[in-house]
Amino acid sequence: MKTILVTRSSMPPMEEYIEEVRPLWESHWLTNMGVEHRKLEEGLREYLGVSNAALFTNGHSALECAFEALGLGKDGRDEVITTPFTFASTVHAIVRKGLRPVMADVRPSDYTIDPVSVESLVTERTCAIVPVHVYGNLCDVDAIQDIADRHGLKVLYDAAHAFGVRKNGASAASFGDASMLSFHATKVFNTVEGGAVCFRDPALGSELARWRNFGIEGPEDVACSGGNAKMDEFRAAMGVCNLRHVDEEIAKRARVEERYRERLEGVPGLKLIAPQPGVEHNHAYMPVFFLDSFGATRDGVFEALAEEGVGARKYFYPLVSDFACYRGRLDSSRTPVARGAAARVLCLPMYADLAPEDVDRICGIVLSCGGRG
Ligand code: T4K
Repeated sequence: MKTILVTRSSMPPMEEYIEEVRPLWESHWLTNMGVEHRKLEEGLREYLGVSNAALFTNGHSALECAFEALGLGKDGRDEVITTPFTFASTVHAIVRKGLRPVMADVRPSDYTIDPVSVESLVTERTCAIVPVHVYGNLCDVDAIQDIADRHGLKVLYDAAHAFGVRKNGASAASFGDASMLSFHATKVFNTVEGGAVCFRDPALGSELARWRNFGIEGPEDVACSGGNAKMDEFRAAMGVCNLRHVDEEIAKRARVEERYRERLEGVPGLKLIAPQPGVEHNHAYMPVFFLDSFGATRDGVFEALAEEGVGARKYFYPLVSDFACYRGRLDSSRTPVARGAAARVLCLPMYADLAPEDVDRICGIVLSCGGRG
């Protein structure tokens, strides 16, 4: 039985990577913002079409440093509005920075944060909104910016899923005050582990640089109690190589999604998220929602796939607000759309080299669960 996992890391040809890292054996400069680090930062700015970008050791650290660099909580306002339909990282970062997460619901159309819900949760203690471009689907960035402007709030996007996504030509990483990208091995673009913050105000650059490097200002000067969130040269080199191939990777993913849609779209009881108008997608995930009318539950399909060696994943179940560490502190009863999505979603395998016949096999298993094989 052939095992197919939910994703498979993209890697450049081995020789290309070896050539990229070969000079490191001469320079012995392995980390602390070296040649590869600068090359990747520059390459990303160009690829993403943003003026400012800073690399980090992973997306989570990038998010935490962005909270610090934006000075959130400093003026006594400590509430941050986000959604529970996300990876644990989003809410953990808020909590770990001494801020209070407030859970808004998501929209049924694409499961991104619902601006109406956000607006209803703004209080005089709110300092920021942290929307998530879940599965690479863009939030309603205009409505969110409008709320932020009217109430004097910062907007920090969790764009972990949205590398390469564009709306009418504008990069997903260009919205709000700042956007965090994840370059984890499982992402459309990876540096093994890694991440970045893209930001609007260039002044944020020096703040981010301090927070990622122990607060160091100069050889004898430390300005703040920063941590260590620097990306090393080997990971940056992986990024430099992967960036050369990322357009091709996204194009291949588009073909995989097309195949899934040909097989699953319009099947009674299955819901696929409709493509957003004007958005160039990155095809990061293949979420399918199982409605009651399908004839099998999400968990039933999950088990059937697992029995056939197919590792689908329930991104994102349970809701972050239902995790043991937040039970009793965060309330999921006020986010019914998110709760429904978490109960019904299954992300099917998605990666550039997933063969069409494997997509057909996966779809065959799914459909047979609903008696439609
Ligand atoms: N915000 C959001 C919305 C996020 O989704 C994430 C990360 C973050 C913030 C934080 O960004 P980072 O700090 O991670 O940069 C994975 C990833 O670990 C995590 O990065 C990601 N979100 C989350 C959605 O998924 P798991 O526990 O599902 O990963 P794992 O190890 O089960 O891997 C899934 C599949 O990927 C495997 O079955 C096979 C494949 N794989 C995995 C690894 C580790 C590979 O092909 N190569 C690999 O090296 O969390």
